[in-house]
Amino acid sequence: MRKYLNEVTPETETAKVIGWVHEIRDLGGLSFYILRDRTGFLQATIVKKKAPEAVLNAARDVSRESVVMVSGIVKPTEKAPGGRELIPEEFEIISRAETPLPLDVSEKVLAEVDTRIDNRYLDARRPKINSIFSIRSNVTRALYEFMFSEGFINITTSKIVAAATEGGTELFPIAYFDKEAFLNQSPQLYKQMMMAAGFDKVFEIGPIFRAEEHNTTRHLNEATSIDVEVSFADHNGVMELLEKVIIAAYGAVEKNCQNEIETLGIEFEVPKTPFPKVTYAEAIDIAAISIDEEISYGDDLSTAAERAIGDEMGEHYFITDWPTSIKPYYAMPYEDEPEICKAFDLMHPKMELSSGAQRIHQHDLLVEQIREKGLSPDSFEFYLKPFRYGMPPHAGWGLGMERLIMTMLDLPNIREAVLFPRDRHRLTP
Ligand code: ATP
Ligand code: AMO
Repeated sequence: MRKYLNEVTPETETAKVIGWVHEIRDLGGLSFYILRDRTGFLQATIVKKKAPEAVLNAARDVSRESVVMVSGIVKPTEKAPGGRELIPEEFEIISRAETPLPLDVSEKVLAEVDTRIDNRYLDARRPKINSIFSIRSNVTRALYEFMFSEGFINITTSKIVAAATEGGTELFPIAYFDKEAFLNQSPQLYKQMMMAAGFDKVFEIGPIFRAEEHNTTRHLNEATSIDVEVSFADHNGVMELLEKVIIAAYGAVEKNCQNEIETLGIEFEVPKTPFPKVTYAEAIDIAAISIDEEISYGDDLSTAAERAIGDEMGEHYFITDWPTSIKPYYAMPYEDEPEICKAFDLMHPKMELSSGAQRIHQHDLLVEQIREKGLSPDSFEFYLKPFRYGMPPHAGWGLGMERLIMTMLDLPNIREAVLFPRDRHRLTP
Protein backbone atom coordinates (compact mmCIF):
# COMPACT_ATOMS: atom_id res chain seq x y z
CA MET A 1 0.00 0.00 0.00
CA ARG A 2 1.21 3.47 -0.87
CA LYS A 3 2.29 5.58 2.09
CA TYR A 4 2.39 9.37 2.48
CA LEU A 5 5.95 10.45 3.16
CA ASN A 6 5.25 11.48 6.75
CA GLU A 7 3.91 7.98 7.40
CA VAL A 8 7.39 6.60 6.81
CA THR A 9 9.16 6.69 10.19
CA PRO A 10 12.53 5.32 11.41
CA GLU A 11 10.55 2.32 12.68
CA THR A 12 8.98 1.54 9.29
CA GLU A 13 10.44 -1.61 7.69
CA THR A 14 9.46 -1.32 4.04
CA ALA A 15 7.59 1.37 2.14
CA LYS A 16 6.13 2.17 -1.26
CA VAL A 17 5.80 5.88 -1.85
CA ILE A 18 4.84 8.23 -4.65
CA GLY A 19 6.18 11.76 -4.79
CA TRP A 20 7.90 14.48 -6.74
CA VAL A 21 11.69 14.54 -7.07
CA HIS A 22 12.52 17.67 -5.08
CA GLU A 23 16.30 17.48 -5.23
CA ILE A 24 18.97 15.21 -6.72
CA ARG A 25 22.46 15.00 -5.25
CA ASP A 26 24.98 12.76 -6.93
CA LEU A 27 28.13 11.99 -4.95
CA GLY A 28 29.60 9.42 -7.35
CA GLY A 29 29.16 6.07 -5.66
CA LEU A 30 26.19 7.39 -3.74
CA SER A 31 23.22 9.44 -4.85
CA PHE A 32 20.33 11.02 -2.95
CA TYR A 33 16.86 11.67 -4.27
CA ILE A 34 14.82 13.89 -1.98
CA LEU A 35 11.18 13.00 -2.57
CA ARG A 36 8.34 15.33 -1.67
CA ASP A 37 4.58 15.09 -1.27
CA ARG A 38 2.10 17.31 0.54
CA THR A 39 3.04 15.76 3.88
CA GLY A 40 6.82 16.26 3.77
CA PHE A 41 10.10 14.86 2.47
CA LEU A 42 11.85 11.49 2.30
CA GLN A 43 15.37 10.75 1.16
CA ALA A 44 15.88 7.81 -1.17
CA THR A 45 19.50 6.72 -1.03
CA ILE A 46 21.04 4.78 -3.91
CA VAL A 47 24.33 2.97 -3.37
CA LYS A 48 25.48 2.42 -6.93
CA LYS A 49 27.35 -0.82 -6.28
CA LYS A 50 24.37 -2.42 -4.56
CA ALA A 51 21.28 -1.05 -6.33
CA PRO A 52 19.38 -3.13 -8.91
CA GLU A 53 20.16 -2.24 -12.53
CA ALA A 54 16.56 -1.07 -13.21
CA VAL A 55 16.72 1.32 -10.25
CA LEU A 56 20.01 2.78 -11.48
CA ASN A 57 18.65 3.28 -15.00
CA ALA A 58 15.46 5.02 -13.90
CA ALA A 59 17.27 7.15 -11.34
CA ARG A 60 19.87 8.26 -13.88
CA ASP A 61 17.12 9.17 -16.28
CA VAL A 62 14.81 11.09 -13.98
CA SER A 63 14.57 14.91 -13.86
CA ARG A 64 13.69 17.13 -10.91
CA GLU A 65 9.94 17.57 -10.25
CA SER A 66 9.08 14.34 -12.07
CA VAL A 67 6.56 12.09 -10.32
CA VAL A 68 8.13 8.80 -9.22
CA MET A 69 7.14 5.66 -7.40
CA VAL A 70 9.83 4.27 -5.15
CA SER A 71 9.63 1.19 -2.97
CA GLY A 72 12.21 -0.48 -0.81
CA ILE A 73 13.61 -0.94 2.65
CA VAL A 74 13.53 1.85 5.24
CA LYS A 75 16.59 2.39 7.44
CA PRO A 76 16.93 4.69 10.40
CA THR A 77 19.74 7.22 9.93
CA GLU A 78 20.77 10.42 11.63
CA LYS A 79 22.02 11.83 8.33
CA ALA A 80 18.69 12.14 6.50
CA PRO A 81 15.75 14.47 7.23
CA GLY A 82 13.23 12.78 9.51
CA GLY A 83 15.83 10.28 10.77
CA ARG A 84 15.19 7.69 8.03
CA GLU A 85 16.04 6.86 4.42
CA LEU A 86 14.55 4.62 1.79
CA ILE A 87 16.81 2.15 -0.05
CA PRO A 88 15.01 1.62 -3.39
CA GLU A 89 14.35 -1.82 -4.79
CA GLU A 90 11.97 -0.33 -7.35
CA PHE A 91 12.15 3.13 -8.93
CA GLU A 92 9.56 4.01 -11.56
CA ILE A 93 9.12 7.29 -13.40
CA ILE A 94 5.36 7.87 -13.46
CA SER A 95 5.36 11.30 -15.09
CA ARG A 96 8.43 13.08 -16.34
CA ALA A 97 8.99 16.83 -15.81
CA GLU A 98 10.56 18.71 -18.70
CA THR A 99 13.70 20.75 -18.14
CA PRO A 100 14.34 23.56 -17.51
CA LEU A 101 11.53 24.19 -15.02
CA PRO A 102 9.65 27.49 -15.33
CA LEU A 103 10.10 27.95 -11.58
CA ASP A 104 12.58 26.35 -9.20
CA VAL A 105 10.50 24.63 -6.53
CA SER A 106 13.44 23.80 -4.25
CA GLU A 107 14.82 27.33 -4.19
CA LYS A 108 14.76 28.64 -0.64
CA VAL A 109 14.22 32.26 -1.71
CA LEU A 110 10.86 32.77 -3.35
CA ALA A 111 10.71 34.27 -6.85
CA GLU A 112 8.69 37.40 -7.66
CA VAL A 113 5.01 36.98 -6.83
CA ASP A 114 4.01 37.47 -10.50
CA THR A 115 6.31 34.71 -11.76
CA ARG A 116 5.06 32.46 -9.01
CA ILE A 117 1.41 33.00 -9.78
CA ASP A 118 2.05 32.53 -13.51
CA ASN A 119 3.26 29.07 -12.49
CA ARG A 120 0.98 28.55 -9.52
CA TYR A 121 0.86 24.74 -9.87
CA LEU A 122 4.64 24.63 -9.37
CA ASP A 123 4.69 27.38 -6.76
CA ALA A 124 2.06 25.53 -4.72
CA ARG A 125 4.34 22.49 -4.56
CA ARG A 126 6.47 24.43 -2.08
CA PRO A 127 5.71 23.43 1.50
CA LYS A 128 5.28 27.09 2.56
CA ILE A 129 2.65 27.77 -0.10
CA ASN A 130 0.94 24.46 0.48
CA SER A 131 0.77 25.35 4.19
CA ILE A 132 -1.07 28.62 3.49
CA PHE A 133 -3.82 26.81 1.61
CA SER A 134 -3.98 23.96 4.06
CA ILE A 135 -4.56 26.57 6.78
CA ARG A 136 -7.15 28.36 4.64
CA SER A 137 -8.96 25.04 4.17
CA ASN A 138 -8.93 24.48 7.94
CA VAL A 139 -10.32 27.97 8.49
CA THR A 140 -13.14 27.36 5.98
CA ARG A 141 -14.03 24.12 7.72
CA ALA A 142 -13.95 25.76 11.16
CA LEU A 143 -16.22 28.55 9.92
CA TYR A 144 -18.83 26.14 8.54
CA GLU A 145 -18.68 24.05 11.72
CA PHE A 146 -18.99 27.11 13.95
CA MET A 147 -21.87 28.65 11.99
CA PHE A 148 -23.79 25.37 11.88
CA SER A 149 -23.20 24.81 15.60
CA GLU A 150 -24.69 28.26 16.22
CA GLY A 151 -27.83 27.32 14.28
CA PHE A 152 -27.15 29.29 11.09
CA ILE A 153 -28.65 28.32 7.74
CA ASN A 154 -26.22 28.30 4.83
CA ILE A 155 -27.43 30.11 1.73
CA THR A 156 -26.14 30.52 -1.83
CA THR A 157 -27.17 33.69 -3.61
CA SER A 158 -26.82 34.84 -7.19
CA LYS A 159 -23.58 36.40 -8.37
CA ILE A 160 -25.23 37.82 -11.49
CA VAL A 161 -27.26 40.87 -10.56
CA ALA A 162 -29.03 43.87 -12.05
CA ALA A 163 -27.83 46.59 -9.64
CA ALA A 164 -25.05 47.66 -7.32
CA THR A 165 -25.12 46.82 -3.63
CA GLU A 166 -22.41 48.90 -2.10
CA GLY A 167 -22.93 52.15 -4.03
CA GLY A 168 -22.67 52.85 -7.72
CA THR A 169 -18.95 52.33 -8.39
CA GLU A 170 -16.67 49.31 -8.59
CA LEU A 171 -19.02 47.15 -10.64
CA PHE A 172 -18.07 44.70 -13.37
CA PRO A 173 -20.64 44.83 -16.19
CA ILE A 174 -21.25 41.53 -17.97
CA ALA A 175 -23.00 40.50 -21.17
CA TYR A 176 -26.36 38.96 -20.19
CA PHE A 177 -28.46 38.51 -23.32
CA ASP A 178 -30.08 41.87 -24.01
CA LYS A 179 -30.07 43.06 -20.40
CA GLU A 180 -27.69 45.16 -18.35
CA ALA A 181 -26.09 42.94 -15.71
CA PHE A 182 -23.19 42.95 -13.27
CA LEU A 183 -21.14 40.63 -11.10
CA ASN A 184 -22.30 41.00 -7.50
CA GLN A 185 -20.22 43.07 -5.09
CA SER A 186 -21.80 41.56 -1.98
CA PRO A 187 -24.70 39.27 -1.04
CA GLN A 188 -25.92 42.16 1.12
CA LEU A 189 -29.41 42.59 -0.37
CA TYR A 190 -30.06 38.85 -0.58
CA LYS A 191 -29.05 38.06 2.97
CA GLN A 192 -31.35 40.85 4.15
CA MET A 193 -34.19 39.47 2.02
CA MET A 194 -33.75 36.13 3.76
CA MET A 195 -34.46 37.91 7.04
CA ALA A 196 -37.85 38.86 5.55
CA ALA A 197 -38.23 35.18 4.64
CA GLY A 198 -37.92 34.29 8.32
CA PHE A 199 -34.64 32.35 7.97
CA ASP A 200 -33.54 34.12 11.16
CA LYS A 201 -29.78 33.44 10.94
CA VAL A 202 -28.01 32.96 7.60
CA PHE A 203 -24.46 32.77 6.34
CA GLU A 204 -22.77 32.48 2.98
CA ILE A 205 -19.12 32.01 2.08
CA GLY A 206 -18.73 32.96 -1.54
CA PRO A 207 -17.13 35.17 -4.17
CA ILE A 208 -17.60 38.91 -4.41
CA PHE A 209 -16.46 41.00 -7.38
CA ARG A 210 -15.20 44.56 -7.23
CA ALA A 211 -13.76 46.58 -10.05
CA GLU A 212 -11.01 48.12 -7.91
CA GLU A 213 -9.04 50.29 -10.31
CA HIS A 214 -5.79 50.33 -8.39
CA ASN A 215 -3.31 47.65 -7.55
CA THR A 216 -2.78 47.38 -3.80
CA THR A 217 -1.48 44.60 -1.57
CA ARG A 218 -4.87 44.27 0.15
CA HIS A 219 -7.43 44.50 -2.67
CA LEU A 220 -8.52 41.80 -5.10
CA ASN A 221 -11.02 42.06 -7.93
CA GLU A 222 -12.46 38.71 -6.94
CA ALA A 223 -12.47 38.04 -3.20
CA THR A 224 -14.19 35.58 -0.87
CA SER A 225 -16.64 37.04 1.57
CA ILE A 226 -17.89 35.43 4.76
CA ASP A 227 -21.33 36.98 5.12
CA VAL A 228 -23.66 36.77 8.08
CA GLU A 229 -27.11 38.18 8.82
CA VAL A 230 -29.11 37.76 12.05
CA SER A 231 -32.71 38.71 12.84
CA PHE A 232 -33.63 40.49 16.07
CA ALA A 233 -29.96 41.33 16.66
CA ASP A 234 -28.40 44.75 16.87
CA HIS A 235 -24.88 45.89 15.97
CA ASN A 236 -23.55 44.88 19.40
CA GLY A 237 -24.93 41.37 19.07
CA VAL A 238 -23.27 40.74 15.71
CA MET A 239 -19.98 42.29 16.86
CA GLU A 240 -19.91 39.70 19.63
CA LEU A 241 -20.61 36.98 17.06
CA LEU A 242 -17.82 38.31 14.84
CA GLU A 243 -15.37 38.06 17.74
CA LYS A 244 -16.39 34.44 18.25
CA VAL A 245 -15.94 33.70 14.55
CA ILE A 246 -12.41 35.15 14.57
CA ILE A 247 -11.57 33.06 17.63
CA ALA A 248 -13.07 29.92 16.04
CA ALA A 249 -10.87 30.45 12.96
CA TYR A 250 -7.68 31.09 14.93
CA GLY A 251 -8.52 28.33 17.42
CA ALA A 252 -8.86 25.73 14.65
CA VAL A 253 -5.53 26.74 13.16
CA GLU A 254 -3.83 26.56 16.55
CA LYS A 255 -5.31 23.12 17.15
CA ASN A 256 -4.90 21.54 13.71
CA CYS A 257 -2.10 23.36 11.89
CA GLN A 258 1.01 23.34 14.09
CA ASN A 259 3.11 21.75 11.32
CA GLU A 260 2.00 24.39 8.83
CA ILE A 261 2.74 27.19 11.31
CA GLU A 262 6.21 25.73 11.81
CA THR A 263 6.76 25.45 8.04
CA LEU A 264 5.75 29.09 7.63
CA GLY A 265 8.03 30.09 10.51
CA ILE A 266 5.52 32.56 11.92
CA GLU A 267 4.55 33.55 15.41
CA PHE A 268 0.98 32.50 15.91
CA GLU A 269 -1.25 33.63 18.72
CA VAL A 270 -5.00 33.43 19.18
CA PRO A 271 -6.18 37.03 19.74
CA LYS A 272 -7.63 37.98 23.11
CA THR A 273 -11.31 38.94 23.40
CA PRO A 274 -13.22 41.13 23.90
CA PHE A 275 -11.71 43.33 21.20
CA PRO A 276 -11.55 46.96 22.30
CA LYS A 277 -14.00 49.41 20.74
CA VAL A 278 -13.26 52.97 19.71
CA THR A 279 -15.77 55.29 18.13
CA TYR A 280 -15.06 56.86 14.76
CA ALA A 281 -14.64 60.25 16.52
CA GLU A 282 -12.03 58.76 18.88
CA ALA A 283 -10.32 56.98 16.00
CA ILE A 284 -9.70 60.15 13.99
CA ASP A 285 -8.31 61.83 17.13
CA ILE A 286 -5.89 58.91 17.60
CA ALA A 287 -4.84 59.14 13.93
CA ALA A 288 -4.37 62.93 14.13
CA ILE A 289 -1.66 62.54 16.77
CA SER A 290 0.76 60.68 14.52
CA ILE A 291 -0.03 61.57 10.90
CA ASP A 292 0.48 64.83 9.07
CA GLU A 293 -2.55 64.84 6.83
CA GLU A 294 -5.68 66.74 7.84
CA ILE A 295 -8.58 64.46 8.84
CA SER A 296 -11.96 66.13 9.05
CA TYR A 297 -14.93 64.56 10.77
CA GLY A 298 -16.84 62.74 8.04
CA ASP A 299 -13.78 61.73 5.98
CA ASP A 300 -13.24 58.04 5.31
CA LEU A 301 -10.12 56.73 7.03
CA SER A 302 -7.13 56.76 4.70
CA THR A 303 -4.67 53.89 4.60
CA ALA A 304 -2.21 56.03 6.63
CA ALA A 305 -4.89 56.79 9.21
CA GLU A 306 -5.84 53.10 9.50
CA ARG A 307 -2.18 52.22 10.07
CA ALA A 308 -1.68 54.96 12.67
CA ILE A 309 -4.72 53.83 14.65
CA GLY A 310 -3.67 50.19 14.25
CA ASP A 311 -0.18 50.94 15.59
CA GLU A 312 -1.72 52.63 18.59
CA MET A 313 -4.22 49.82 19.28
CA GLY A 314 -1.76 46.97 18.61
CA GLU A 315 -4.50 44.30 18.46
CA HIS A 316 -7.86 43.59 16.78
CA TYR A 317 -10.35 46.37 17.53
CA PHE A 318 -13.71 47.72 16.43
CA ILE A 319 -14.41 51.20 15.10
CA THR A 320 -18.04 52.01 15.93
CA ASP A 321 -20.49 54.91 15.57
CA TRP A 322 -19.57 55.98 12.05
CA PRO A 323 -20.94 59.11 10.43
CA THR A 324 -24.07 58.05 8.55
CA SER A 325 -22.83 59.99 5.53
CA ILE A 326 -19.89 57.62 4.84
CA LYS A 327 -21.60 54.29 5.45
CA PRO A 328 -23.96 52.53 3.01
CA TYR A 329 -27.65 53.46 2.91
CA TYR A 330 -28.67 50.29 4.74
CA ALA A 331 -26.88 51.19 8.02
CA MET A 332 -29.26 52.14 10.84
CA PRO A 333 -28.86 55.71 12.15
CA TYR A 334 -29.06 56.20 15.92
CA GLU A 335 -32.59 57.28 16.80
CA ASP A 336 -31.42 60.20 18.95
CA GLU A 337 -28.46 61.19 16.80
CA PRO A 338 -29.13 60.28 13.15
CA GLU A 339 -25.85 61.81 11.90
CA ILE A 340 -24.12 58.72 13.29
CA CYS A 341 -25.10 55.14 12.63
CA LYS A 342 -24.94 51.66 14.11
CA ALA A 343 -22.19 50.56 11.71
CA PHE A 344 -18.83 49.15 12.68
CA ASP A 345 -15.58 47.96 11.14
CA LEU A 346 -13.46 45.20 12.61
CA MET A 347 -9.85 46.19 12.24
CA HIS A 348 -6.61 44.25 12.41
CA PRO A 349 -3.70 46.61 13.26
CA LYS A 350 -2.70 46.44 9.58
CA MET A 351 -6.07 46.76 7.81
CA GLU A 352 -9.84 46.51 7.83
CA LEU A 353 -11.12 42.94 8.10
CA SER A 354 -14.86 43.34 8.22
CA SER A 355 -17.72 45.85 7.99
CA GLY A 356 -21.16 45.44 9.43
CA ALA A 357 -24.13 47.19 10.94
CA GLN A 358 -27.55 47.01 12.35
CA ARG A 359 -29.67 47.56 9.26
CA ILE A 360 -32.59 49.83 8.59
CA HIS A 361 -35.68 47.61 8.60
CA GLN A 362 -38.28 50.40 8.09
CA HIS A 363 -39.25 50.75 4.44
CA ASP A 364 -39.71 54.53 4.36
CA LEU A 365 -36.50 55.31 6.19
CA LEU A 366 -34.61 53.02 3.82
CA VAL A 367 -36.04 54.77 0.75
CA GLU A 368 -35.05 58.10 2.29
CA GLN A 369 -31.48 56.90 2.87
CA ILE A 370 -31.19 55.50 -0.67
CA ARG A 371 -32.23 58.93 -2.03
CA GLU A 372 -29.86 60.63 0.39
CA LYS A 373 -26.98 58.69 -1.24
CA GLY A 374 -28.02 59.92 -4.68
CA LEU A 375 -29.33 56.49 -5.72
CA SER A 376 -32.67 55.70 -7.26
CA PRO A 377 -35.13 53.60 -5.21
CA ASP A 378 -36.57 52.34 -8.51
CA SER A 379 -33.52 50.20 -9.21
CA PHE A 380 -33.91 48.62 -5.76
CA GLU A 381 -37.57 47.65 -6.08
CA PHE A 382 -36.96 43.90 -5.62
CA TYR A 383 -34.98 44.68 -2.48
CA LEU A 384 -37.35 47.29 -1.06
CA LYS A 385 -40.56 45.32 -1.46
CA PRO A 386 -39.85 42.80 1.34
CA PHE A 387 -39.49 45.73 3.74
CA ARG A 388 -43.24 46.41 3.32
CA TYR A 389 -44.41 42.94 4.32
CA GLY A 390 -42.98 42.13 7.74
CA MET A 391 -39.23 42.71 7.81
CA PRO A 392 -37.76 41.93 11.24
CA PRO A 393 -35.04 44.13 12.74
CA HIS A 394 -31.67 42.62 11.82
CA ALA A 395 -27.91 43.10 11.72
CA GLY A 396 -24.94 41.47 10.03
CA TRP A 397 -21.46 41.76 8.62
CA GLY A 398 -19.12 40.73 5.83
CA LEU A 399 -15.61 39.45 6.56
CA GLY A 400 -12.95 39.15 3.85
CA MET A 401 -11.51 35.62 3.84
CA GLU A 402 -8.26 36.62 2.14
CA ARG A 403 -7.68 39.49 4.57
CA LEU A 404 -8.38 37.15 7.47
CA ILE A 405 -5.77 34.66 6.21
CA MET A 406 -3.32 37.39 5.21
CA THR A 407 -3.34 39.02 8.65
CA MET A 408 -3.43 35.70 10.50
CA LEU A 409 -0.29 34.46 8.70
CA ASP A 410 1.42 37.84 8.36
CA LEU A 411 1.52 37.54 4.56
CA PRO A 412 2.93 40.60 2.78
CA ASN A 413 0.43 40.55 -0.10
CA ILE A 414 -3.24 39.49 -0.31
CA ARG A 415 -2.37 37.57 -3.49
CA GLU A 416 -0.55 35.06 -1.25
CA ALA A 417 -3.89 34.11 0.32
CA VAL A 418 -5.68 33.17 -2.90
CA LEU A 419 -4.72 30.43 -5.34
CA PHE A 420 -5.58 32.25 -8.55
CA PRO A 421 -5.75 35.98 -7.82
CA ARG A 422 -7.66 38.37 -10.02
CA ASP A 423 -6.18 41.85 -10.00
CA ARG A 424 -6.03 44.86 -12.31
CA HIS A 425 -3.69 43.09 -14.72
CA ARG A 426 -4.33 39.42 -14.17
CA LEU A 427 -6.96 37.24 -15.76
CA THR A 428 -4.92 34.00 -15.99
CA PRO A 429 -4.20 31.37 -14.81
P1 ATP B 1 -14.00 48.41 2.18
O1 ATP B 1 -13.96 49.01 0.82
O2 ATP B 1 -14.55 47.07 2.17
O3 ATP B 1 -14.56 49.30 3.24
P2 ATP B 1 -11.23 48.89 2.30
O4 ATP B 1 -10.17 48.43 3.20
O5 ATP B 1 -11.01 48.84 0.84
O6 ATP B 1 -12.52 48.08 2.62
P3 ATP B 1 -11.99 51.55 2.02
O7 ATP B 1 -12.84 52.29 2.96
O8 ATP B 1 -12.46 51.23 0.66
O9 ATP B 1 -11.60 50.27 2.82
O10 ATP B 1 -10.61 52.22 1.86
C1 ATP B 1 -9.86 52.71 2.92
C2 ATP B 1 -8.73 53.52 2.33
O11 ATP B 1 -7.88 52.68 1.59
C3 ATP B 1 -9.18 54.59 1.35
O12 ATP B 1 -9.46 55.81 1.96
C4 ATP B 1 -7.99 54.70 0.44
O13 ATP B 1 -7.00 55.53 0.98
C5 ATP B 1 -7.46 53.30 0.42
N1 ATP B 1 -7.96 52.56 -0.70
C6 ATP B 1 -9.14 51.92 -0.81
N2 ATP B 1 -9.30 51.31 -1.95
C7 ATP B 1 -8.18 51.56 -2.63
C8 ATP B 1 -7.74 51.20 -3.88
N3 ATP B 1 -8.48 50.42 -4.70
N4 ATP B 1 -6.54 51.64 -4.27
C9 ATP B 1 -5.78 52.39 -3.46
N5 ATP B 1 -6.15 52.76 -2.25
C10 ATP B 1 -7.33 52.37 -1.83
P1 AMO C 1 -17.33 45.81 2.73
O1 AMO C 1 -17.44 46.49 1.42
O2 AMO C 1 -16.63 46.53 3.82
O3 AMO C 1 -18.78 45.49 3.31
O4 AMO C 1 -16.68 44.38 2.52
C1 AMO C 1 -16.56 43.48 3.61
C2 AMO C 1 -15.15 42.93 3.69
O5 AMO C 1 -14.84 42.22 2.49
C3 AMO C 1 -13.46 42.34 2.23
N1 AMO C 1 -13.27 42.98 0.92
C4 AMO C 1 -12.23 42.75 0.10
N2 AMO C 1 -11.16 41.96 0.21
C5 AMO C 1 -10.28 41.96 -0.80
N3 AMO C 1 -10.40 42.71 -1.91
C6 AMO C 1 -11.44 43.53 -2.07
N4 AMO C 1 -11.56 44.25 -3.17
C7 AMO C 1 -12.43 43.58 -1.03
N5 AMO C 1 -13.56 44.27 -0.85
C8 AMO C 1 -14.06 43.88 0.34
C9 AMO C 1 -12.86 43.22 3.32
C10 AMO C 1 -14.06 43.98 3.83
O6 AMO C 1 -13.88 44.38 5.15
N6 AMO C 1 -22.17 44.44 2.57
C11 AMO C 1 -21.08 44.83 3.46
C12 AMO C 1 -20.94 43.90 4.61
C13 AMO C 1 -22.09 43.96 5.58
O7 AMO C 1 -22.41 45.07 6.04
O8 AMO C 1 -22.65 42.91 5.90
C14 AMO C 1 -19.80 44.89 2.64
O9 AMO C 1 -19.69 44.35 1.57
O10 AMO C 1 -12.33 42.34 4.32
